[in-house]
Amino acid sequence: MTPPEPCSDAHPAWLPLEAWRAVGARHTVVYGQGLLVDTVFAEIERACAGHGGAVARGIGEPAGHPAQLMFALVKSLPPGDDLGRMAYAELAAPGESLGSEGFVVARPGEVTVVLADAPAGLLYGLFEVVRLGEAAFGPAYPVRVHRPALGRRMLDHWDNVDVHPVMGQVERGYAGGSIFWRDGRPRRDRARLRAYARLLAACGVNAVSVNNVNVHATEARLLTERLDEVAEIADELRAYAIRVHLSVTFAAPVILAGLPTADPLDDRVRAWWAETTRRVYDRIPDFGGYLVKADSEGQPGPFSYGRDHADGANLLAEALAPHGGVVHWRAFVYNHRQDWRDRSTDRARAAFDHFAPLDGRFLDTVIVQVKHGPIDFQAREPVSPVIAAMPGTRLAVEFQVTQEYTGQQRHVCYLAPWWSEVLQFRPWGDDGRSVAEVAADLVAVSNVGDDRFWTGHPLAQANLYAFGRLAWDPGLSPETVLDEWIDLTFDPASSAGPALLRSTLHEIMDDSWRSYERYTAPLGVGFMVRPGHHYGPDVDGYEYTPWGTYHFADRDGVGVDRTRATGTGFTGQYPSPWAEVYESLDNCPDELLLFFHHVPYGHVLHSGSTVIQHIYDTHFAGVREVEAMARRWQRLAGLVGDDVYARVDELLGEQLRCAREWRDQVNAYFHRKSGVPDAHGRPLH
Ligand code: GCW
Repeated sequence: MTPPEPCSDAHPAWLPLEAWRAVGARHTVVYGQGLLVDTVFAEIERACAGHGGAVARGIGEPAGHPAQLMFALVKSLPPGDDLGRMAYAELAAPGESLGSEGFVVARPGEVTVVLADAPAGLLYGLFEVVRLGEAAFGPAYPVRVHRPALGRRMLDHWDNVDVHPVMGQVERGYAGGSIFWRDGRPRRDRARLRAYARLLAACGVNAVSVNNVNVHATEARLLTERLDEVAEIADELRAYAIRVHLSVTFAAPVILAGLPTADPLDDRVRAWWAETTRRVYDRIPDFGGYLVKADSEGQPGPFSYGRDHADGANLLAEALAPHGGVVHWRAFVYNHRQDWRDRSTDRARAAFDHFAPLDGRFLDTVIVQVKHGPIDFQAREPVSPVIAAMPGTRLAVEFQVTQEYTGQQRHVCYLAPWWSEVLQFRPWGDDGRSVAEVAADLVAVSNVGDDRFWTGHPLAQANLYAFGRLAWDPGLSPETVLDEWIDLTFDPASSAGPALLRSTLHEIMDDSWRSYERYTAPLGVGFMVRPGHHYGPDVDGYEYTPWGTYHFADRDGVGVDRTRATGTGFTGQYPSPWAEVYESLDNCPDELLLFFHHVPYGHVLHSGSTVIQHIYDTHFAGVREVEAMARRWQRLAGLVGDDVYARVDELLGEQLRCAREWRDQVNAYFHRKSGVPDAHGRPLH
């Protein structure tokens, strides 16, 4: 089995042929059987065709040469293979299992050896060697053990089958159409799906949910009469160790089978889910499971029957459990029909209020999927208190790679520093576990579409890559991940200015999330985006709406009082020490001040600046930083592909226009509200 060539019209992203030079120029031998070992072999064969090496299967030397690189399943090591045994014996605890995805890389002598217990480990080992490049073949080095920190590293697509009249083909998609469906029909672009699968495997992603969590009429049928379309996607992704999951509607028994109810405690409903799920597994034996958005933003759920989220989630978990599947049940539940006059309802509280009391009631094949912040993927939010509130429940933490609130893939906004902060955050203080240690799964909303660059903005590819890498190893620094991505994508070694290429990309991207934060909503207050499409500034856009996202600016001050003392009490959802830190005006971190407190414009931050002067200063600074990005990018003309250069150059123009608009609207707004002039006399309009 040779995987089809990646489609010719899609950008190779982090797997161009050049990235395979070190592997493809070697003589390699591969031991082991099975689909994923076939994939490893086929990948190396393709690399060798491009770079002059050779690869052999099983026993024997490649084309009469001694092997320089060896991949082996431990159980397939031939009895006389000393190198493999040597490497294996060097393991910290020989005989210790590497698990279903782990692997070791070693170079005991002149041969680089990759060993794994299970085929997926060999696949991930291959991509590790690709990342290492020539460094994999230098002086001898001892065994390095790799195992993923998180078991499931999953991308959720918000793709629709039909073009939705408001949300389009991909809800919150900024990279063209869907790679799966177009205008109500499956695209069946096998080459594109294979190319996607190998990109995902190369950064460690092992699960994909294919359709939008808002499940509309046509999409509901993917579970039953359109199941073949899901199976066809699964067939392409399987060769790269990626399992397919499906978003389903809780009302499926009513909509699809005409049952009078979808009550989770009704026997007919349970029987229907059991039978329907059995059919899914008949067709897709390695199906991953269901993803459900219930009783949220108009989606149906157990509340209609007087049941709770545990009843709902357990219904589906019971149907999936006999087949090894799981249900991801989203905790993104809040009242989206709030009266803005009602100051006591706090959207930030909602997920905790709904879910924390249910801890202990979910079956262990339920994974409660929690957005990383309490509101909704803003450029700055505290970590969701739900993550610390459910010790008896398996949790998935959800990120948003698609840049709904972070520039919509028209702005450069490298999100790894933000995710890294979240993953390292310790909800119980310095001695407690981190978010990465609490979570069972890490999930993200995908930023991929049928755009030639996959992600619209070529530099947004780095976010997709970084998500996978951080899910595999949350301890990686964002700069290291960016270096990996640069090396693979741009092949600096062969560029005329490798140092300039690398340093310029770091200068543009490392701090781009903080720049974005500077020119948009200040000090963690969030939103201030144009309602509906969520692009560009509109300070009061959501202020008098039912959505629960307010900043409460008046002539004296701004921010949301979420304290226990005088506000909504949200700070009380955190364990110590954060409950006290956030409650205290003195100790609350500056960047979250307006998330937790309503303060006068003259309030002095830890930085020494007043809130109002901070707003002015950061907005001027943010725009200057974008101007610098645009200038720096010009240095890369001729150092990156012309197509990449032109696309990024054009988008930087839009980013600059939009950043100026943000600066001027936010500054003018607060100047008019507060009447406080800028200390430096700059124009505030
Ligand atoms: O951020 C909001 C988006 C909705 C999305 C929702 C969710 C899929 O604006 O488009 O719906 O979150 O996460 O369910």
